Amino acid sequence: MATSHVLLVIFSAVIVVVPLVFGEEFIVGDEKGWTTKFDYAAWAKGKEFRFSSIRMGAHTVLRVDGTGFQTCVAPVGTDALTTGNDVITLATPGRKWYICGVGQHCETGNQKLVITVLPQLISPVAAPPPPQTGAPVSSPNSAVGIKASKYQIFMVALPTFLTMLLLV
Ligand SMILES: [Cu+2]
Repeated sequence: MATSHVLLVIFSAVIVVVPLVFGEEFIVGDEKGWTTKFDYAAWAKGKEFRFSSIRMGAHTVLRVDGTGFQTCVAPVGTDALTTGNDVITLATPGRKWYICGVGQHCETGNQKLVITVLPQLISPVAAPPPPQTGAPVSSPNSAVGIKASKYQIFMVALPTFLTMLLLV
């Protein structure tokens, strides 16, 4: 019947759209968490960070640029995430660098993470990864955040709209 067909369309749309909107939450370091003497490069390898968030464990988290990542030094005034259970939403594509701000954990414990956030699946331009060295890191940008949420609303609204067209 037509009704069951429509329900199937809605159901399929939800299955496709929900992961796009909410993404996946990665627990950094998995069961080891955010700690020293862990290979975060190996952990990040092969993971697709797209519309995702990452959950950091104990210690602190400082968002830095490529230079800060290499030198384990965060610019003065960098806000540390200190709750021990911080979730970072990866709203914009590109390279993201995080280091631990406790003691010498970054320098001697190699407690640092670099990931590449992939662009959105449906994008008019396939954005190349930004240059790594020397380039200023895009700081948390509210305009970009708003753009992302509008996109997400659109992704929810689109299948609803298409379904309504089918119903008419
Ligand atoms: Cu630490």
